[in-house]
Amino acid sequence: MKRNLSALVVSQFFLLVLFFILAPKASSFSCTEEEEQQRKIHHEIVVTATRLETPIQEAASAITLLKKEELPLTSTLFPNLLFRQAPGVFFLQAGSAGGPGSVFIRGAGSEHTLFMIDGLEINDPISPARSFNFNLFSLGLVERVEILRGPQSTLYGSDALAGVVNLITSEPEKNEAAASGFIGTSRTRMGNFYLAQIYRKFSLLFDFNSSATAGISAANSLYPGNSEPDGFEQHSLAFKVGYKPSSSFSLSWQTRALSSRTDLDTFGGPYGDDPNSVQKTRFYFNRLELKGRFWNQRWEQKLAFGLQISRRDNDNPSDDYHPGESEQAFYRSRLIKIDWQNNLLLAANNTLVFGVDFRQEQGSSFYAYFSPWGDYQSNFPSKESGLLGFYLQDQWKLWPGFTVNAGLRFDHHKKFGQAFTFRTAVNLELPEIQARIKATTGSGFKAPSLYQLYAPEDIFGPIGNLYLLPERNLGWDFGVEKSFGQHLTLSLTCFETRYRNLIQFYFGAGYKNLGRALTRGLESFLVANFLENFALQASWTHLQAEDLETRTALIRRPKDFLSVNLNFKYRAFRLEAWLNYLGPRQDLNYSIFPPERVTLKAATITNLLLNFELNKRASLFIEIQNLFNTRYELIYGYGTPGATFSSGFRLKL
Ligand SMILES: [Ca+2]
Ligand SMILES: [Ca+2]
Repeated sequence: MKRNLSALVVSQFFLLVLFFILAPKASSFSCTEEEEQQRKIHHEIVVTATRLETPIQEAASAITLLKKEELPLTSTLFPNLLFRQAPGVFFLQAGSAGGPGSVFIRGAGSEHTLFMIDGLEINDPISPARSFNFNLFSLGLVERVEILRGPQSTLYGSDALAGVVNLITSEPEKNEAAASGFIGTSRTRMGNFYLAQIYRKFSLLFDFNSSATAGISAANSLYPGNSEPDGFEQHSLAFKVGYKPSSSFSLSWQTRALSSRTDLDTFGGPYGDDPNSVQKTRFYFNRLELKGRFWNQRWEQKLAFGLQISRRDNDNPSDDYHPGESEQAFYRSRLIKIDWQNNLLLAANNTLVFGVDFRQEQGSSFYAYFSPWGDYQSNFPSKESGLLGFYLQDQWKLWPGFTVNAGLRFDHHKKFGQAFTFRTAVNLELPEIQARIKATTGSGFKAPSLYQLYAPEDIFGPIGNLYLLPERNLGWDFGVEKSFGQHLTLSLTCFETRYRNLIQFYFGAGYKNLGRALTRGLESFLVANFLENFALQASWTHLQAEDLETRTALIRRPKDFLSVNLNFKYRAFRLEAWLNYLGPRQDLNYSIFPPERVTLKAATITNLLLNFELNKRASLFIEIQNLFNTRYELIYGYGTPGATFSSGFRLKL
């Protein structure tokens, strides 16, 4: 911890020294209104980094913005396509579409990333570690995805230790209707209909999406006994109604319903196939938001209320491979979230954000296993838990191009008591040398999940532990971004995060706060467009993720991963080539006891997308994923799709 703090102090000191060296020059920063206008056009706005609308160039936090029109249509079914371009982010899925997915931001666990829809969390309260369920991944009404890296509990509370993925829905600006769809190999198909209507002070958004795939076998078909493909289907419906009686007030109500069906296998590795194991999920999400501006527009208030309900049912009857053996399970959860955010414009260059948020979660589950050699049952009766948080952040533009941001948060939980978190961020723009420097420090916490607290003991010993403390982390990052003329921009960010009190399960002893981990690394990003029709984007992440208890590398995280995107435009054609390299990763082979460490081979996966614009309203595309049919595993024993072909259209009606 000491070393971490000293690194933190050194980085901040370095930044301050640099600031003072450059300060005399900085006084000539002031730019004309025209330049300011240009800046606004060229700089995208993000909202997740500070809870305030901020040009991405001024955000000190490491953030990636993905816009709907830049995402391939196929990313609804294959979320790996969405995460492939964000430095520091590694995504993996067990088997085919809809299989259990994990997002590792800066090497942390999947449960350490908070997923949100318009700022309200959607992680699953009844999953053992409270991670996001990728069965429920949907881009309905979503216009932008913001991926924020680094500890963010000061802004978003529990679970935002490694970062945040915020799915942001559209704000309709004009009447429009659109349809899109694709078909592909493995009987993959998807159809989408979208409608936006504005009538006086009212607006309506509607989105319907239906997708399915016959998939691949979850248990890797390269091993004996795994021939049965595991399909996935998902249907989703989303509405958003807005009412804006004046320029100072607005009201919006959003509701989403989603259902999915996923085929599962018993385990990865040889003879893991199960021909009739099925998981069905239902998910409802409601979000009501009131927004108002007072005191001459200087005080903005936003009250958001969210309610989500999810139901998951597993059914695995006996079959030829598993005679007399069957499983049944259900998982139910409800999450209520209220967030009251206030933005107070203290001065033209100083905005204070303060607010209260509250979450109440409830869940229950049941699991039963029957076999000729004995039965097993585990019943998790309905439990609930509440978390109340107060947050405060000040954003102060000390100088044009020099912004300091500091925040504090206090949370209260009825079992473990209090958690304090903090965050500081500094962004310094140096337009004279076309560069900027940014640094953040922050802490995070994660409340123990319902299951970790309350799971009743079974025949093997205790599971839940009422005395668990929150998981904690402390991290910093430091980045430099430099442009060379109009055509080349490079960015380099180093980071380090230490995790303690990590909740781990010990067989026969239950959950305990004994884990410690260290993640550190380097994220780099490059954008080049030397030729008019040709653009190159590349990101490379170097990562060290270590379990400090066992002094071993955390499994399934590559030390190096690289993503290269070439984009070529010619008249109505656009060709995109993606190259993703993942370095060797360690994993555990659970098919033997005790599990043995194995190394998963490095892999390079190439994707191609050819888009053809028929006219202003219609376009067609052909996409090939894993062009060279590379064989690789992301999780030992589980399959990954080989070469996959899809073709589809986008139509503005
Ligand atoms: Ca299978
Ligand atoms: Ca079965």
